[in-house]
Amino acid sequence: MRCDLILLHAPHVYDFRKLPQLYGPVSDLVPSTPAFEMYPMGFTSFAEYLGRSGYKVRIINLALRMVESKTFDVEKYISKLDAPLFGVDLHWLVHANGSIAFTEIIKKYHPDAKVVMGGFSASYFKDELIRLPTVDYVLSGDSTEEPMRLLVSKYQSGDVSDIPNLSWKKADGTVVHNPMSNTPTDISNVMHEHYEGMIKQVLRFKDFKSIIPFNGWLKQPETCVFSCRGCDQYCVFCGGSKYAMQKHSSRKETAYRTVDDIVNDIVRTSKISRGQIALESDIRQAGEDFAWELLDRLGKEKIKNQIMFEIFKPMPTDYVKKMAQSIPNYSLDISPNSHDPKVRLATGINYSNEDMEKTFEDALNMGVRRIEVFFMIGLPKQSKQSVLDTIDYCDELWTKFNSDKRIFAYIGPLSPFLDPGSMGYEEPEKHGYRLLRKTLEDYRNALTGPSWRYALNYETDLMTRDDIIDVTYEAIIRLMQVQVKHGQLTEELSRAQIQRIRMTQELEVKIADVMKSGDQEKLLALKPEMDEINSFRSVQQSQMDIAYSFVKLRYVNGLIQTIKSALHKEKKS
Ligand code: B12
Ligand code: SF4
Repeated sequence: MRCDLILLHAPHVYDFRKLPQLYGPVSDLVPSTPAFEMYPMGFTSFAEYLGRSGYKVRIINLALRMVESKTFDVEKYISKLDAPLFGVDLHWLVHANGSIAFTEIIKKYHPDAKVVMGGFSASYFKDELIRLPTVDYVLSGDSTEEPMRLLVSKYQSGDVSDIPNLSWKKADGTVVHNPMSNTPTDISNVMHEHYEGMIKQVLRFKDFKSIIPFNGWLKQPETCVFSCRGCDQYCVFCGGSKYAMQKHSSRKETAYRTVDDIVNDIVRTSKISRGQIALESDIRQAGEDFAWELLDRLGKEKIKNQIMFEIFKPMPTDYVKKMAQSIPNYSLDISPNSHDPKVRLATGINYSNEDMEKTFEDALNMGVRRIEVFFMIGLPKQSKQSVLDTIDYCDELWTKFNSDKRIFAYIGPLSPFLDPGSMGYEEPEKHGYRLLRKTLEDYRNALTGPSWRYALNYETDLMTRDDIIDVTYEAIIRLMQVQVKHGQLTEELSRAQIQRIRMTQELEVKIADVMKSGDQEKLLALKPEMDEINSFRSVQQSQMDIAYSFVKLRYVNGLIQTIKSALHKEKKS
């Protein structure tokens, strides 16, 4: 069926199924596999927003198809698609290789079709991207629904000079960057029915597979609800921080959704999913009154799903109480980054361990289902020893709370990249970073390296690239040992995982030797070993699954029922 716009999501590296690559723990803390097959939520927003104007928009998660099948023929699939305009996301920089390769394939089989790219990384690298022969347009910024609608309605006329946030090329090849005048602070006109939109797509194109967000989603059907666009925090490593948004996205102020919109979104989502709903960004950013009102309203809706609240700082006891009363099935997600407040402060976050622990104590006393605590490696002022001390702190934390099984701690490297646009990236010396890569082409190539060691784009004053890699493996091992001590993990699972990490470390040494010799054949010979290690699911990912495991069947059944009844209605009408 011909569409007005087809949105394609690529894997991190186009040839990932053929290339010899040892992935390492780069995607341990997100639901995707190392191919980063999850597409940006913005795709669903486009489908809904443009759908309202009568345009047919189709989302196709080709990355997932490639993850699922070694023989899935991407070129053949793309060659059969029918649309005058294709969108490819370069939201996360980790897709620099796969996304650009997709634009080449689109142009190969559809030379007359236009290609538009967008997302955070596309916005940052728009000048480099628009100069590629396979890219016709780049839409920059964190809110491009309306510019995309304008593009779809106008590009065939040839005059796109007044479309906000658009980069394009004149007939003589001159590059034009239109003003970034679309950075709405009122976002109440988007994301009203984006999940329902996914169901509509299934009906329209009789294609369920293409919209699945990531491998395993049917078993862990996490959904998320956004509370804002932009962020008020200044995390040094973040390309979505207030600093980065002001500098590169012209977003001066965070755009908050209204209480009504968030409540409606959660209620609607809870009707199609019994799974956990992650409420992204701390709702207190929009003000204490806003947060209290939101909790109040949610309480009246009697939501049964587990709601995961992301919090940017500890919470006062009365606020925890309110949260617990409103959403008895609540969980928390906090990222102190380091146990050491000095390191934490250097990343842009300022609170004490005592205050954080008080929040944990309150929440545990008030029935929290789960507290997830995220620590990072590769931070300013963080030494190897400091990383290992963070694990000792996790030990202390579990000891203090009697090994409470509701506390989950994770640690992972800032990888594969320090975000372009972040303070650390833009002013590396000031923040203790040394940047190793700068251009998009450089990233595109680096991603094909034989291990994440060769992609990493930074070092810090206190840790070389090798230090970051070595201490990451060591920290993950030590964390597992602490988890065993506190009954969070079985001895058996930990032993298997530690063995996997030791094998990874040995393989890293072999890869380094081969890289020195430059012998490609020898590198290829290591592929079976790499693939075997890559196929292990990490403990950290498995632990994240636990929250969803008990709801999976009910959810999938619910979704399938919804699709069936919608199909039935469609047939009748
Ligand atoms: C929620 C979130 C997530 C969710 C994902 C939700 C999802 N599927 O989109 C989770 C937690 C899973 C996640 C994971 C990751 N994230 Co994240 N995430 C965010 C966060 C906090 C909010 C994003 C948001 O709310 N978007 C709102 C939705 C509706 O809009 P959107 O998807 O961005 O789409 C709009 C625009 O971006 C643009 N757009 C997007 N795609 C396209 C495509 C085209 C063709 C066009 C024209 C436009 C366009 O238009 C859309 C509509 O307006 C931001 C931080 C921030 N301050 O924004 C980080 C952020 C985007 N993530 C980031 C990173 C690095 C990651 C990870 C790579 C982390 C890691 N190393 O594992 C993974 C990758 C996941 C994957 N693909 O597998 C960085 C991106 C930096 C960069 N330039 O690469 C950010 C900026 C901050 C951070 N450091 O965490 N993330
Ligand atoms: S990492 Fe920090 S700055 Fe970035 S989105 Fe999260 S809270 Fe905001």
